[in-house]
Amino acid sequence: MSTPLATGEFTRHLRVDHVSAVHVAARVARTVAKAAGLPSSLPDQAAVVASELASNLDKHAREGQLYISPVLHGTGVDIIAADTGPGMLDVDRCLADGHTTTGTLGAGLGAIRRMAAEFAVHTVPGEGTLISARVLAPGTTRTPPVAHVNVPAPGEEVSGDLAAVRETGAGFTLLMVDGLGHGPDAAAASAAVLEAFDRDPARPLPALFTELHRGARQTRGAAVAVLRQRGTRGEFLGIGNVSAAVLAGGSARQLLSLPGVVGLRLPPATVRPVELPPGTTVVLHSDGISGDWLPAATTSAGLVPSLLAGSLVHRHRVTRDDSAVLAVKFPGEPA
Ligand SMILES: [Mn+2]
Repeated sequence: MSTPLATGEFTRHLRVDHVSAVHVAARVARTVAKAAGLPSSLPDQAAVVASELASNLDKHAREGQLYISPVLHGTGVDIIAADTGPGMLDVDRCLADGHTTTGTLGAGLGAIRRMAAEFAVHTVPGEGTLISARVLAPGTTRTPPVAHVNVPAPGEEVSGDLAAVRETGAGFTLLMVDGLGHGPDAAAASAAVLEAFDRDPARPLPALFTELHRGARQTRGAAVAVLRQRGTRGEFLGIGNVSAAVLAGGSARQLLSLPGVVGLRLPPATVRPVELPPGTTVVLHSDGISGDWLPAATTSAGLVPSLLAGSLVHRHRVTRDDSAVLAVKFPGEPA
């Protein structure tokens, strides 16, 4: 039986509804950054970024939340702040040092932007703001842009969902697993799938799923989706209740999974070819994210992966289950 992943692999989710959350945010960010392997003063930088974001939420936002996750591809920590309003009327002015509304908002965001290796803001006045800041270890590769959020179900220490990205030859292979149910047994099922996946993530998808199925047999089973990219071509195979979508050219296309449970009932593998023009974003998510974001996904299509993942988990999370999102943007702009 595989060991479930440590708690440090998952997203720590904090509600910022009191000034005391600022200190909690700093402590959690430092812990996640250390567990992720960030060296020297970088865990302290992550703590400063998290406390500035929490402080902004406490002062200016409604229903402010922070999502603090280890980076999936490389060494680092992602800190995403999300709220439901009021939104920044002028992002550039808020980012300029010295701009203040009720004290430290402008100076705080300017400082965060300088400390973060990557920084992005999306704001809709009246609706809310998403901010993502990534603190990265030196030398960490940034291509392709990958973001993930994986929030355990309420009351659980571990998530039964799991995401991974592996370089496979001239491209990447993306994995999303949802161990049935939630809690430690679900996490054990996901970990067994990942272990089988990592024996050779580059093998042809039907053979890969046979291996995943074998690896998960002693567990309660899992829903699994795999997308493999090579240049502008991809292929997809999903079994069970996991969702996948391709965002390109301002539109979103859903990739359908087959009924079944990896480890219990494996249907005949039908691999679906997928076009991935340069600049395409691929999203895989567990059923802890409601599918109702897709019809309105044209507004999501332009978001960088960190903001897209944050937006899905913040606005479309199903709170009774583990909720995981993996978003990857393949480089290059459409011709
Ligand atoms: Mn689930």
